[in-house]
Amino acid sequence: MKRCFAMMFALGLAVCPVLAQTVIPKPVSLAPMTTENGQPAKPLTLTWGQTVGGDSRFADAFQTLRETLAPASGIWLKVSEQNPTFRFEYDEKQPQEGYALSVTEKGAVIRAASGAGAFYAIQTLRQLLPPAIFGAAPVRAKWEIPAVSIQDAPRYAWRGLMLDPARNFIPVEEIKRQIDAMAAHKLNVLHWHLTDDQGWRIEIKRYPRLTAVGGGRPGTPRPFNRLTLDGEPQAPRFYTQAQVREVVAYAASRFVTVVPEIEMPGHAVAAIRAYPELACAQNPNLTPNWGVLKEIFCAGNPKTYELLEGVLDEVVELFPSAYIHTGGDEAPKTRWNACPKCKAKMAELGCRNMHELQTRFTEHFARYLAKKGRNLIGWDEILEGGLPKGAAIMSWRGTAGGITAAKAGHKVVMTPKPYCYIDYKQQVPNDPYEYIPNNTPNPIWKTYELNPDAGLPDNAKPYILGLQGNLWSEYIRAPEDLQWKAWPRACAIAEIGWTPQSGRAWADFSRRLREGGAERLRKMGLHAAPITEPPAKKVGK
Ligand code: TNX
Repeated sequence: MKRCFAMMFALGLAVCPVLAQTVIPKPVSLAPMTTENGQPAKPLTLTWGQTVGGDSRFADAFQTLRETLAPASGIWLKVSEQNPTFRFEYDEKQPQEGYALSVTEKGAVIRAASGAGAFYAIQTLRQLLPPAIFGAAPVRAKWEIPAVSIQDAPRYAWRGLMLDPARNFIPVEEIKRQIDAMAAHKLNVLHWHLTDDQGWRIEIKRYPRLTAVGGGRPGTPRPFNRLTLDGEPQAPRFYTQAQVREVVAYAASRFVTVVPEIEMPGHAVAAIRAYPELACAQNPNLTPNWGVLKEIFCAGNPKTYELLEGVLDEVVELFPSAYIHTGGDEAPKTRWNACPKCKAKMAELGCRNMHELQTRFTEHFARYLAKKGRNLIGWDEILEGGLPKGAAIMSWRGTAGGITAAKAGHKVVMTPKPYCYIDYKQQVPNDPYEYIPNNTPNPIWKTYELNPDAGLPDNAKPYILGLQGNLWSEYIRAPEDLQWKAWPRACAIAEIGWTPQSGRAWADFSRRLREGGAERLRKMGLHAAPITEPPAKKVGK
């Protein structure tokens, strides 16, 4: 105890129990409640007979809180208007997605102006309890919530995770598990990479061959850099439209928006296998190797536009997201340069080169989506031929593309690969899983170093929507492998997206992970990787 106080003194903190709090992402402000004579106030203990209630606009939150606490504690709160133990109040002064939470021995009061704010207050309450609360079956524990006062709201509106079922399929059940884990960490965008060279994973009623042919493949390239297939043909695997709706609704009830990605004009070999007439070349090479393939959609063939518009028609019906991702990365112009149709299109549009043609191609779909009330977002290559009008940028090759776009008044999501590529190695000792060879590792402490605003003038900062971790799946063939690579690195992404830059420090984040976060992930059933520390810095450096 003495040491504890000495340490608190050294850290300038007021009360011991707060040292133990392990909430991730760290709230904007969290203060311990004290009694009138300055003593730490007693915690709230969860027991049978307690109640939840308050403003009926938060009826969904009452239910969420009940369902959050019951599995591990065995305690079902009753809904009651009479002085409820957990009270939700409408407070229009609370920021978008923000909340205020105060806990005393007698009960908890949550103030929010939105369902999202109330939901995030519940996630914080859950993390203030012992990690065992994340378990799926009843256990005995001391269910105490420390007496605290919290005011909280996110730094960014887009706090994302990208999953890639195109390279290796991810079953719906695993997608839902990831949504649960995201929501628990206040991540709110699932970017679903539904199409790529190795697989088309979303049912499109008008073009059934996309999944019937493009959902399967003749084999998988292994190992990574050898351009040969493993000789094991895969039968089609894809999400039916009913499953897509189910996932979108599941995510929505956890305040996660699902943003679909339909890749164009590159990374489209699966679609071209289904409809070879959409390639520029007569005899396209349709081997689904990893990396950057030459075969891309022909930009001079009206059928390309017809098919992609038809696909987007169905996509916007399935996904209510404000943004629709249309890829745009790694689209080599080899085929376009040699294609009479593409050359004619380039001349018709007055483009000076094929990069400009890609910009016009992107603008076509940005206009198409705008007519349906949606915004296009694409990878940073889409700005190589000039920024496409109306497009938002996802900056992956670094932050430079994002900075250029933000300065020009385009919305940007930062996903720079030196921090946000969570498919890269993580420097965990004896890591049993495979990674793309030769990539510079992205251990969790490196991910945590990203500041999405860095290098931006103040007037461009508001254009940064947020950030996202990208989990590409060339090497991910089982849920445990996916979980290991995603977590705990996604905790770092969550904290960067939520907590003010000035409130973040690696040592404190790492402590919260070790003292609570890691155990919570385990209790959620995730096979998370261990935490790694940066190499010790020499004193004086
Ligand atoms: C680059 S990031 C890609 C993906 C790969 C990834 C592997 C991006 C927009 N394109 O197609 O899967 O690298 O890290």
